[in-house]
Amino acid sequence: MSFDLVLRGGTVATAAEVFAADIGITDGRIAALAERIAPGAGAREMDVTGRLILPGGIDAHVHIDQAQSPGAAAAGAAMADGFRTGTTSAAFGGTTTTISFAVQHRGTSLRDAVADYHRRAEGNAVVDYAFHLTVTDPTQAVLGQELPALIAAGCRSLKVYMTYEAMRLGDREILEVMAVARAHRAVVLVHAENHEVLTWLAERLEARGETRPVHHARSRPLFVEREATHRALTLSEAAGAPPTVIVHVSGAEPIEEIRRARARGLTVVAETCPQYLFLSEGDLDLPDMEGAKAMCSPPPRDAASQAACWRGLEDGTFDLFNSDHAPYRMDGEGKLRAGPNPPFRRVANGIPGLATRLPLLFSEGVVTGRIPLTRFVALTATNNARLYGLAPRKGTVAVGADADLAVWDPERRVTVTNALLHHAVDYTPYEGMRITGWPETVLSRGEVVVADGVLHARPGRGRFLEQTLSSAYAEAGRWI
Ligand code: DUC
Ligand code: ZN
Ligand code: ZN
Ligand code: ZN
Repeated sequence: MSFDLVLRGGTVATAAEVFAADIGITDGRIAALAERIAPGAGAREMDVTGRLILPGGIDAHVHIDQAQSPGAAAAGAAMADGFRTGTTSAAFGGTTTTISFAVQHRGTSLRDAVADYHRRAEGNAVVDYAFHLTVTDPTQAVLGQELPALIAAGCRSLKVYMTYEAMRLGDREILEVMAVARAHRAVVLVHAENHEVLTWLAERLEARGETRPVHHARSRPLFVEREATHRALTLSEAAGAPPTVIVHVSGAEPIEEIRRARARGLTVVAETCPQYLFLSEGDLDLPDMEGAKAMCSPPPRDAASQAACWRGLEDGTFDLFNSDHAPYRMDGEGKLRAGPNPPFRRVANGIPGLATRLPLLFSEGVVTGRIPLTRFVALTATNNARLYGLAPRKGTVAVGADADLAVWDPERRVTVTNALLHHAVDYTPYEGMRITGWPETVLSRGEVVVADGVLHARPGRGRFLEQTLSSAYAEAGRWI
């Protein structure tokens, strides 16, 4: 047998096991996984002795080239990353699939929004991508025609917001979207924060002149998230229990709500993000506008919340570890669009994280012994693939799967600097962190896209991925 490429001498990790194997790749797919592939069997050979071969990461929570909705508090702030730099940054961090949001603006059609995001990605994406549908205006046309057609066309995950003035849905609207998801077997993602409470708190802080970045965190305490998580899961229960993802969970109280809902029999998927492990409210409490670099929603919290998120990763409460990459520069185009010293409500929310997601969790989770390598793979790739209908093609190392692989040097010591990340954002909140382990070569469909710090891929080679039926529907019981 002959292959286009053979990776020789590596240690393969999947969500289930870790084993030594050579990998034969043909036509972009894994054609053989064997203890030993005969010398000379590959048109090209790569010696990966001493390296881990991981499925390329799937980042299922990224905002790329997303316009602020008209009327948003941070209107006009532009995302720095389009699909070209966004997916390039993904590849440099070992991620080979992104799922970003196709966002409807109120008063416009969701179908047109999706067509627009397809145009933004085509010709630019370096790795493969899918879209979640963000529903902000669930009209009868959207609920009755557009959503069913878009779900059938491979966008099988719908996002709803409970806050942000320009995007949020009321409970009744969320019920309607969830019912469509249930009927057409789509997954629902919820941004869960209580809008009335956080707005009331923000106004009171503002009235006292407390408008710095740290006051953003103080306007959104954990109970804001706890209440909305409980409400989102109650709405899911009422709507026939479509599989429901609570995204960016930041601490113990919403985790408790998720456990309670699972005990009632709901299919609840829980996601956390690097910022809830590695940042805290103190990072928002810095001189000048430095704190804006760590401003996201929900905000980073305290040591107890970080510990709760780590425990949730360790004990299996969390299924997904995604970045919530939301790339705003620290300049007049991005975070400081409203002026050099804007009140926190005028600062765009979000931090970059596509390239740092895997290396941070590998170093502080796997190298430290907190989580096994198999769980790292599940959290960063396999579970996203299964939940969002990209398996078995994506998210694992197996014969027949796409050869999307991160060749990982588990011992490389790296000091995180913004230049390593290849996004278009002018900072990283993790600047200066010393970590262990780094993806040295990254393959997408058998093609080397990144090697030793150099991009080899042509923008536009990335392809749109149609999601198939979620494992959460295809398999009985708890989906994982
Ligand atoms: N919060 C969101 O809800 N989305 C993007 C970034 C952020 O901080
Ligand atoms: Zn968002
Ligand atoms: Zn969100
Ligand atoms: Zn987000």
